Amino acid sequence: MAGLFQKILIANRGEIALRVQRACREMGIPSVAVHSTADAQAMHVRLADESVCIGPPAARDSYLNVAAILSAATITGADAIHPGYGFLSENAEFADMVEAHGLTFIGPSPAHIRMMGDKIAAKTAMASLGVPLVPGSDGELTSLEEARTVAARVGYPVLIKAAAGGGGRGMKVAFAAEELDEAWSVARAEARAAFGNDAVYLEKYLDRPRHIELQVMADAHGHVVHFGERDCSLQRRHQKLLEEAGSPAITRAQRDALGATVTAALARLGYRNAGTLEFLYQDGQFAFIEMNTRLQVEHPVTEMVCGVDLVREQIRIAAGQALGYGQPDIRFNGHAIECRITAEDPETFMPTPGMVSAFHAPGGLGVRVDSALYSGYKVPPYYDSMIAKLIVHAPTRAEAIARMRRSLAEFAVVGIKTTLPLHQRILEAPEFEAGDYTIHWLERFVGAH
Ligand code: MV4
Repeated sequence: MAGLFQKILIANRGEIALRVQRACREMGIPSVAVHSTADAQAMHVRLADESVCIGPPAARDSYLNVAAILSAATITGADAIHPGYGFLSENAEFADMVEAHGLTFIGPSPAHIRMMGDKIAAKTAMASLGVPLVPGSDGELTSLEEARTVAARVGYPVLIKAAAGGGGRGMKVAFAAEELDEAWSVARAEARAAFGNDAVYLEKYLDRPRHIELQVMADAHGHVVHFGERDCSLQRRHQKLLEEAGSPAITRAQRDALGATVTAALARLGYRNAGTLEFLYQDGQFAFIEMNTRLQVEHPVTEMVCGVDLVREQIRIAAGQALGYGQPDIRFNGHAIECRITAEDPETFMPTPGMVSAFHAPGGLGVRVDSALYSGYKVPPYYDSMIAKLIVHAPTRAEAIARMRRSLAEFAVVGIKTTLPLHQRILEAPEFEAGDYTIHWLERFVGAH
């Protein structure tokens, strides 16, 4: 395709490396796979146009090894790098170095990655642009006394959160004034130890929210659109197990209203490329908590409902192309559900790496499997345990549930334990079928079993 890249290096592994490789191939852009010594036989390497070994198994020595990745890009003649998710995808210093080497980082500007990495800066920016927040401190808390004053104003329980945290790391709850001193000290000490930054802020604790996120895409010419929401409330210990698009809890009018607020805000910020705004939703109200400046694991449910290739859009935008369509052109068709299948014991959640002696993926109308698994593949113990994403799409939520049930029944992974049986149980639960769940439902469901 004219005016795009000569060659794209994909700085990731597993299903997402394959996902990006597929977009490159359809766009006629050669791509380079990188891999650790543990991944020499991985599917993303076997299907690659070209591949480079970037180090030993430990991620810090390979998939997080900036010098090795930049060298691989240089020696193969790549002019752009797609980071996927995880690893270096939200590392502003990496994005800076990619650009300093004269390459294009396929993602937002380093400044926007940095801004959203600081949860206080992200909230301050969004608040100033009219995006609703959870009631709480106006930015960083400067003293325990200030924490007391704000907590008294918003009402207990409250959360003390680390500015450098996110994704559930660095949070302490105080149910009453007597607990605030402890929450303040522990949150700050943990934030200092974990992130080298003890800045904290305070929010009223919402006790039964849903986690609803909005997918956005912005080009370099000031156009911003959204691709609707995903409901990611089904999680255990901050690991999502199942996501849906759209959310069973919100209406079309709510989506349109939230989307209008968010796209206007991001246009004002000058944001570029893909992004996801995370909200807590409770009692009919959205409250922004964090923004992710990367492609997300669960992006396929959005792709199925909107009929868009989000990775292709990321690549086009990074090459300077305009979106070429507006919000009214984006249609929301039917319903999509994703199950994240992991190599874990479905009861204890202990990782189960090892040899997959046989692998059979489901198929048929409205079924998509994003996976780098194959029969005879040995799941290595060094990385994330997700081995497949099973995504289904159907005209209605009820039909999507029926399609997911039959697809889970067809799915065969032999040789290692997986979470397939747990997904089958979730799909049979009346609360799931009714769409009646909060972020706490799954933990009770797996605990009660
Ligand atoms: C909250 C909250 C309740 N009230 N903030 C956890 C991960 C991080 N992204 C934000 N998190 C939460 N923030 C307020 N003011 C509850 C959570 C939370 C959560 C949020 C989304 C998805 C799963 C979660 C599981 C536990 C707690």
